[in-house]
Amino acid sequence: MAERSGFRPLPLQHGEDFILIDEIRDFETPPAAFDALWHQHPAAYPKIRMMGKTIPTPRWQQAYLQDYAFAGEVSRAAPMPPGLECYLEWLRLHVDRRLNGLLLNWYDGRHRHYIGRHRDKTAGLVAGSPIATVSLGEERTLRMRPHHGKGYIDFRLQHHSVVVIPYHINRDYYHEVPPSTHEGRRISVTARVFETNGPGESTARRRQGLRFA
Ligand SMILES: O=C(O)CCC(=O)C(=O)O
Repeated sequence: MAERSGFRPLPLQHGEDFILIDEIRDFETPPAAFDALWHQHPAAYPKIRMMGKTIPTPRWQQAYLQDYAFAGEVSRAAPMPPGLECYLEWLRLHVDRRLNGLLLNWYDGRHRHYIGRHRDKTAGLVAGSPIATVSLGEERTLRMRPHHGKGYIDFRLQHHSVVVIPYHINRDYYHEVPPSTHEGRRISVTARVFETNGPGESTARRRQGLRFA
């Protein structure tokens, strides 16, 4: 974590478990910039594999800069559109300079979009690296549930909130963004540290036949 960060630890269920939260104050996302990003969402819902079935995701999703393997499918990376650099740069400066791939999720409250409970796949990610997300638009809930255990803890994510899920917390907890009763729009911009091609490429990724630009 970069030294000048203003991240606050938010405790989970066990004394030593935290996620970290901060807020971007260095710049704004004006409504026109949010709209421009909103209109970058793919026309179709990507397909994922769940319990042996191929189903559309209940939100729009797109990877940028690095392919991302998720729920049995691969989101093929698109070139990063204008308007995303500022978030990646902020995260690189305040969280981890190695962050090199983005995944956007677009949640439209009118369609009750959500992401179900999951732990991020770590094949292709640098071991020990954080997962950092900027929230834009409507306030939504991030729900964390222990992988082994009961109950959950909710955190409110506002416009420009930044959440960091450390690597071991992603191993030990599920996370999800449940459906909302509000009709607003939210975009999450998640950055991860991907291994790049070469000696560091993980066996798991080679096994999956994934290639990264
Ligand atoms: O939208 C969010 O804040 C969470 C996104 C997420 O969990 C994911 O992309 O794996």
